[in-house]
Amino acid sequence: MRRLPGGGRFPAERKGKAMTSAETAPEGTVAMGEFTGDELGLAVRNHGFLLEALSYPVTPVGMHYLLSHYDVPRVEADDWALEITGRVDLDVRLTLEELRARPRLTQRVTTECAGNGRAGLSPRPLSQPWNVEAVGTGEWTGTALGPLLEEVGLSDDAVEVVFTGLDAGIEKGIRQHYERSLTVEQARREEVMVAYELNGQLLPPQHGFPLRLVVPGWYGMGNVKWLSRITVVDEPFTGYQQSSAYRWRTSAEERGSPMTRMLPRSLLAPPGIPDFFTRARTLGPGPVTLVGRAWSGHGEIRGVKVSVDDGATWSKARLDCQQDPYAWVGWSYAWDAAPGDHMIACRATDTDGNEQPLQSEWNLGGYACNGVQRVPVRVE
Ligand SMILES: Nc1nc2c(c(=O)[nH]1)N[C@H]1C(S)=C(S)[C@@H](COP(=O)(O)O)O[C@H]1N2
Ligand SMILES: [Mo]
Repeated sequence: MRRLPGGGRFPAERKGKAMTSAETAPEGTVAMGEFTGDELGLAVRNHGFLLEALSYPVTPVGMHYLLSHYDVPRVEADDWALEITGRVDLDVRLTLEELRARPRLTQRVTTECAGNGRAGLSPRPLSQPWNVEAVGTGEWTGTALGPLLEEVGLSDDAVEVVFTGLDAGIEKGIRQHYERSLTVEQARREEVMVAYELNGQLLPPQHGFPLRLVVPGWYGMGNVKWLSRITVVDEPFTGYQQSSAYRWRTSAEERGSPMTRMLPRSLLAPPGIPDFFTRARTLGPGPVTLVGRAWSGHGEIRGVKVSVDDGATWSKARLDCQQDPYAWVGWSYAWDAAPGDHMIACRATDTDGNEQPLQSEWNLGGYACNGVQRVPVRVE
């Protein structure tokens, strides 16, 4: 469990506040509230999910968030095979057909990008500028990874399992395929799977066709898309996405700690109707049921609290029953909306004792920014 700062009212708004010239923003961050052209370029390629889709327990495919570091590779299933190699008794190549013939596993899993919430930091790390929408819940179908590893037989000196995607690019000058690893112990967990379907359809190209890894409970970076090779290795993997990216640190000198499981977060399904440009919400007065969903990779959601007065007071929301251990849980809260301006917020706690902080904790990569969401609403 990681203890997080909690309690009290929201701190004064910092968003968009420029730093003074004396406070120089660390390298790779920008001080101002304005967004760069490069951030805009990434934001239009990698879209967030639509908050109104919180009404669905399983996010419709085109409404799921999307994050791809490089180009989406074009893959023909007939030319593709999964190679399993390295510290194994038997090197294998499996076609999609062979993988589909294995025991099927379907799981409802909420996945969230580790950078979700990054755009609210000041100074802001230069990367994909997510607000809060880098999340979605998929019904993933495939086969469990553990039995596959069992079959090829891991050598006694096997330490980690490396997952390589077909996509390639350059990051901080380093040419690479997108690659991440798990320890043997993590890889053998029963919920870890390779998936070939999302919501009952073949994976769409942008979500990893024909095969991807799914590591339930973890931030999205572990779910390697366009999986082409699994390599069992006898020492910890030190590739870019493992030892440079996806680490929590506050300065470039720190080694930092790796991002793993998702911290709790709750999101409100936007009530009323939006303004086209600002997306500010307007709704009519009277009783309204506020609804949303909450999730954590550290266990079940224990509770969600709602505030309609900018954090001055909090009330318990009613939780739906959590049926899928790795999917978000719905909540609702009955509100009698009085005319005027209100700031609505919701705040989740998990069974491991983690509570969302009122404001995200600053870090160099802008990871795990799970500060409480605030939604201004005008009732008229
Ligand atoms: N091969 C490959 N896998 C990848 C990525 C990538 O760029 N290449 N991005 C990762 C990140 S950072 C996230 S958050 C999730 C996003 O998955 P989605 O686009 O299917 O929602 O995929 C992960 N798997
Ligand atoms: Mo991500």
